[in-house]
Amino acid sequence: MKANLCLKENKRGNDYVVSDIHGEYDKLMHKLITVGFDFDRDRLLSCGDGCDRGPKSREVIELLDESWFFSTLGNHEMMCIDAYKYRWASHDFVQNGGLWFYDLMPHEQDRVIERLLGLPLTIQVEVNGAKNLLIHACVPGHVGMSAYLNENTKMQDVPTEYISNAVWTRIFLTSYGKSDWVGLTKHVHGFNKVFVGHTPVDKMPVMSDNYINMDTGVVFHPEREFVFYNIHKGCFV
Ligand SMILES: [Mn+2]
Repeated sequence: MKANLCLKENKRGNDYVVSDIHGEYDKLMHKLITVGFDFDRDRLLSCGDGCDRGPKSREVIELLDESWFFSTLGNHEMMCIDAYKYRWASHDFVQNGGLWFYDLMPHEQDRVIERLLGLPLTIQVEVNGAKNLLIHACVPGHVGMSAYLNENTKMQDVPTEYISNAVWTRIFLTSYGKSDWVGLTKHVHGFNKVFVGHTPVDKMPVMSDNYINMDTGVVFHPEREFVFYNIHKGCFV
């Protein structure tokens, strides 16, 4: 399994970024219609955490079969895989919104896991000559990160510690009781933009260095809609 999905440039349509869909399938579909998403030409790239907490986790996972939808591995997908493999991991998974998985028939669980095991750690895409990176939480800085971002890197060659950091470490932190945030980001060289999710911060995505945190906490706020970033046009929609 490849650790990095390097997508060819989309010359026919737009690439949009979203994150932390968390089972909010209906809100996602609504947003796609609102932005006039062209299912034949556009692509939707997610920074992970498609499942758990929201009402339609399985439906979101099934989008991975669509030609226009791509996602990186999030910590929630990782928890789901671990819970499937190891009984001890199911408690944490259920505590974090994974109960939906146990409503599925065994063969349906197998299908979900099959899809999740195919998720890359990063998605890399060039748009108008600039390289962009999607990763769930952060690019781990303390190990030679560039060594693992190569197109040919295999998932099994990436150290467990690196994967764990990439999907769990919080570099965007909300300060207590306020809607503002504290950035612990460090500029990632070689990329125009680095898209992450994982930490809900505010109703609009926040930027720090060349990071954009796309997690706007939609699953925690019934009134909130998803915000996409249109990489081709360089703006939020
Ligand atoms: Mn997460």
